[in-house]
Amino acid sequence: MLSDKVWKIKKPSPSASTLALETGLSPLQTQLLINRGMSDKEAVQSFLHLRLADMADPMLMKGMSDALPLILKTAENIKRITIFGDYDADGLTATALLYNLFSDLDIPVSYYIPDRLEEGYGLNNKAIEKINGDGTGLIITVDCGISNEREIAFAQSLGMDVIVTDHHQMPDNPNLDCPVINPHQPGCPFPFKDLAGVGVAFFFAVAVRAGLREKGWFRSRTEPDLKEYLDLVALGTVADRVPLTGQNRILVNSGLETLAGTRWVGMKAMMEVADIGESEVSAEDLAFRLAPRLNAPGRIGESSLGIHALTTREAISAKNLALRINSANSKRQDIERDIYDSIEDMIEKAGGIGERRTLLLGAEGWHKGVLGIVASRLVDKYYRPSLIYNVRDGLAVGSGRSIDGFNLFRVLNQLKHFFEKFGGHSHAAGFTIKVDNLGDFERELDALAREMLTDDVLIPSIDVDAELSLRDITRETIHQIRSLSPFGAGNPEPNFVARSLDVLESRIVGERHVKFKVRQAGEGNPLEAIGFGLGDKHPLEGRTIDMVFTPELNRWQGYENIQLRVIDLSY
Ligand SMILES: [Mn+2]
Repeated sequence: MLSDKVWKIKKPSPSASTLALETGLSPLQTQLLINRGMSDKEAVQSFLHLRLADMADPMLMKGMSDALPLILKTAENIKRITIFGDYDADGLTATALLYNLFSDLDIPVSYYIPDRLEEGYGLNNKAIEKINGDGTGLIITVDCGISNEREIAFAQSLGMDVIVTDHHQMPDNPNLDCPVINPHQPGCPFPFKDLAGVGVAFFFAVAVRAGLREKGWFRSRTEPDLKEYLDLVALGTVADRVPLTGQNRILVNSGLETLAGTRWVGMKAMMEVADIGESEVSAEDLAFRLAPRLNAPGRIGESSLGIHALTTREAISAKNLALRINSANSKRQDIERDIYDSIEDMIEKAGGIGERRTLLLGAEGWHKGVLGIVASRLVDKYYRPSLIYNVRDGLAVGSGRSIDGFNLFRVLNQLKHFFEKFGGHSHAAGFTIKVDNLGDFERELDALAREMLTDDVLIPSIDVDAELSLRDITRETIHQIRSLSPFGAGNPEPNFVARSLDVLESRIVGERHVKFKVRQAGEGNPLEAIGFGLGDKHPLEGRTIDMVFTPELNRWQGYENIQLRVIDLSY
């Protein structure tokens, strides 16, 4: 069974061995580093030696020196600060970070997380009125605010100050009459632009503490240790899929260490329900176990659960909240599966996707909180830009996901005459369209896709770092590979290809996965391999295969085994 994906194997670099001599690393490591864009000793060293001391100076962020006096003013007038956040994992961790910090600092503080389904993203006037009613003197936005010019003016008209902290691209003509902290704003000298919302909030926190220290705030109070907040930063940063390079790499790496002994009881409880051991937490644990859970309650209309969990100081309520978050996640999965299954039915009844270059599908009663995830799953399966919508009162409201070579935002912008509303970026977008327009929109969308997506673009590919023999895989090489972690966006987990492998035993596990033993043809010790979601390649026993994989050490009942996690295989 041949693979339906193209394996794009990077060419071995002639300078890998020189760089290895210069740095004392192995040629395998330097090859991986070169694949990730590092070509000299200095770049390699700053990538590998992650020190908090190399964190950039928060005062380099434009707007910071204007923001700090507002904090002092609010604190001295004994007014309340309200953190206005967002319902996704980045927004929730950013909100919790500043809320927990101001609580530690003894400054009255509240938070406001808008309801994902009722209010949507960003500030709104109703929320601002509510916030104004509780004695708030200062609103600090996190992970949002940059496009809320009118709402901010409204808050100011009620007598409140506002500080915007955000990491989204700036709108065309920003005209905000308040301190703005966002590394993307023109003229901001901060050296690193790819922070998540929680990363911006963290640099803000560092500056706030320094500002208060200067004013003598800690003469009678304990100074908070900001390292204790780095696990929140790691979680939000990984969840938001910003590149794990530069400052993010430093923050996430330290945050993963903090997480092992986390101070936040809700974090600890969520790790327990997500089956994450405390000994060695990886960025993948955050991306695939914690972040989806933290995002789930907002999707199904329980936006408050996540923020409660991240801010509570009571172990019992933390435990309770973590369990409720876990069931929200299961519920989200059920809803998602139902919609996905009905889509598969629709596609099957239509006789497959045929010549279609895009998928546009919807129905009444599809829960709008999960449409984006469903669209992602369809992209994974069919490798076509997929737009999924719910129909209500003659309007279709939906979410789309795309593939390389088809900038969804630009395409929707080209077809904007069809929409009541739309927004997003190259790979993900949201839209609202009258049901009456759907037919014409679908025709034009597919016609555009026919022009843009040639047959070769429609074949998914896998980037492979190098070709290896299974004989070269030892505990030592695995440690060398892992030393480049944390892996994620911007620093993908290394993948390798090995060829002519004998499969010795194989079986299906858990319905969709395959487990087998494999060795380099005719020689060497067999190694364990597991392929998640590769059950349809079964049976493998007795075959000679090529495969793409990443090697890892699997800890189980006190033993540590080499395991090859199979990404794709072909025979
Ligand atoms: Mn964000």
